[in-house]
Amino acid sequence: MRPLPHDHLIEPHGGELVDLLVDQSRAAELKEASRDWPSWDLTDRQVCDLELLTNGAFSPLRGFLSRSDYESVRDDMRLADGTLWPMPVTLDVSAEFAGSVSEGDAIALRDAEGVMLAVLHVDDIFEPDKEREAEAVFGTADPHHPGVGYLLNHAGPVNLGGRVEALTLPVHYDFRTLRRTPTELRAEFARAGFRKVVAFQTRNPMHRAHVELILRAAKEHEANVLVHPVVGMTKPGDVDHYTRVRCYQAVMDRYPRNTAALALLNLAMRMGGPREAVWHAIIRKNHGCTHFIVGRDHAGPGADGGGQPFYGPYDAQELLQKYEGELGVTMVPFRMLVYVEDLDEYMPEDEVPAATRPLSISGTELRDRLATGREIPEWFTYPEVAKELRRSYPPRHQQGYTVFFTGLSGSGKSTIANALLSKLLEIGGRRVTLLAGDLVRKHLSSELGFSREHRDLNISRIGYVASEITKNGGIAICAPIAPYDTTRKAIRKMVEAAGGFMLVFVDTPLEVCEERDRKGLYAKARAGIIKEFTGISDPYEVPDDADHVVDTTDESPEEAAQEILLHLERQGYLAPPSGV
Ligand code: PPS
Repeated sequence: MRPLPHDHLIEPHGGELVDLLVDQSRAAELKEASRDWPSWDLTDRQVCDLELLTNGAFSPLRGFLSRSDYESVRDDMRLADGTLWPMPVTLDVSAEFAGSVSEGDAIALRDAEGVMLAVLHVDDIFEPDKEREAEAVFGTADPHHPGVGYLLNHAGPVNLGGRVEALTLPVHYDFRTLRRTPTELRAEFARAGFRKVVAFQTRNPMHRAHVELILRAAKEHEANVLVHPVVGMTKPGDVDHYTRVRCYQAVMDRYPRNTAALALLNLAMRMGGPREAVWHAIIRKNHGCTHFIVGRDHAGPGADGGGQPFYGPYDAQELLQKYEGELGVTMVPFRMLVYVEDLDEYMPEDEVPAATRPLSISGTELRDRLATGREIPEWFTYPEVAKELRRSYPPRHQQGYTVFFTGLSGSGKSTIANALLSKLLEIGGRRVTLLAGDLVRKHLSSELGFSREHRDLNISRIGYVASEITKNGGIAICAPIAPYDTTRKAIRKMVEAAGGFMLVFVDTPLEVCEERDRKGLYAKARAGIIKEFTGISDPYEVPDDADHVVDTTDESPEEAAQEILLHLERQGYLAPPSGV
C-alpha cells in the first residue's frame, strides 16, 4: 500500500477547503486493503458528520478529533493548535468495538447498507468524560437537552480519533440538485458574481417573518442570500425535511431575482445554542458566505426538566459577536419580528409602537390550526407554504389512526371491534382494517404460542402493521388480549409517531368472561389442559392509560361501539358534516 500523505490534521481558518475524497486508484487500494480491517457501521449522526468532514464543510478538520483536540475544543473552544472550533466532532463506538482496534490501525467506516464510505486511520482511542463534556459544551448535564441526552444515553463510551480518507460521499436520492458542497457553492457564487452572501440557517418551515427578516438583512448589508436549511438531524418532533424543503422552494421567488440561492446542509445539529451558532458560522464561511444571520434562541434545545430555557434568547448572538472578527464572518443579529396589524408590517418586537397590536403564531398554535383545519392567516405565512403544510399535516379527520382494544379472552373485544368497523364503514370515506386476534394469529403469528415472549412478539407485529396503516392515512382496529402494559405503551408510542392512537380497555370482569366461556377455553384452562391462560394461569395487567373504558356487563356491544365513535368525534377524527 502507498505510504500515507503527511498532511497536517488541521489548517487554520481561511486556508483552502479540505477535501477528503481520494482518487479512484487510492479508493481501489483502500477497498482492497480493508478486507482485513475491522468495520464500523456508522450511526445516522456519524454519517452526517462524515459527509461534512469529507466535503470540507467542517474545514479545517481532516478527521474525527483526537484526544488533545477534543479536550481543547471541550475546554477552550479551540483545536490544540489554537484554531477556533466550538463543537466536538468525535467518532463514538462501543467498548466491544474499541477493544478490537489498536492505535495505528485503519478501520472501514460503513453506512447502514454496508457501503464503505471512508477509512479512519486511528491515532487515538480514548474514553471521554461525558458529564464534563456536557457541562463544558452545552452548559448543562441535564438529559432533557437533546445534545446532552444523545451524549449521555446514546453515544458509545469510547472515541476513536484520527485522519479520514473518504471513498465516496453518502448518496442522497432526494432534492439532489439542492445538495451542494462548499466547493460547488463557492463556484456558483463566483459565477453569479455574489461577493457578499448572507446565510440563513433554519430547521423550521419559513413563514413571512423569516423572509422579511432575510430581506432586511440583505438590504442592510447589500448582500445576496443563501437560504441554507439543515436537513440532516434536527430537533426531535420537527417538521420532516421533505415538507420543509418544498416550503422553502415555494417561497424562493419572494426574493429579488438573481439575488438568492437555496441549498441543503446535511448537518446533524446538537441544539447547542451559543456554541452551535459559532459552529454554524464557520460552516457557512466554508460554504462561501460572508454574513450569517443569528436570531432569537439560535439552535435552541427547548426547556429543561423544570420548564426553564437552557440559554438566554440572545446568548448565541453574544458569543458569536466575540469571534466574528477572528472568523471573518459578519454576524447579522436579529430580534424577533412580529406582525403589527394596524401598520400591516413586520417589525422587531422591541420596536413595536405603543398602542399597536403585535401578532404572532407559535409553532404549537400552527400545529393546532392544521390539526383542526382552521384558517392560517396570510399575514403569518404565504398561501403556497400553507398549502404544503396542509398536504403533509391534514386535519385530524383525514389523518390515520388506530383503535386498540385490550381485555381478557371473552371480554367482548372482537364483537365491539366488529360493530365499530361496521359503523365506520357505514359513515364511509375512510379505509378501515380490522386486525382481529384470530386473523392475526393465522396470517402474521401462526408459529407463536402464549409465552410472554411470544405474546410480545405478536403484539409488536400488530403494532407495526397498525402504525404503517396509520402512517398511510388508514384506520386500524386491533383486538388482541395484549396483557402487558409496557408492550402496549411501546405500541402507543410507535403509532402516535404516525398518527392517532386510542386505547380501549374492555373491562369485563374475569367471572363474567369465565361464565360466558363461549369457546370453552376457561373450562380447559381450569382443568389445566390449556396452559398459560390469561386471567387463570397467566397475568393480565390492567391499563392505567386507557383513553376509553368499556364494561360489557352494563353496555351492549352496540352501545360500546357508539361510545367509541363519539369519543373519536370529540377528538376530531370523524369528518364534519358536509358543507362545514
Ligand atoms: S395475546 O396475548 O394478545 O398475544 O393473545 P391473542 O393474540 O389476542 O390471542 C388470544 C386468543 O387466543 C386464544 N387462546 C388463548 N388466550 C389466552 N391465553 C391462552 N393461553 C390462550 N390459548 C388460546 C383465545 O381464544 C383468545 O381469543 P379471544 O378472542 O381473546 O377470546
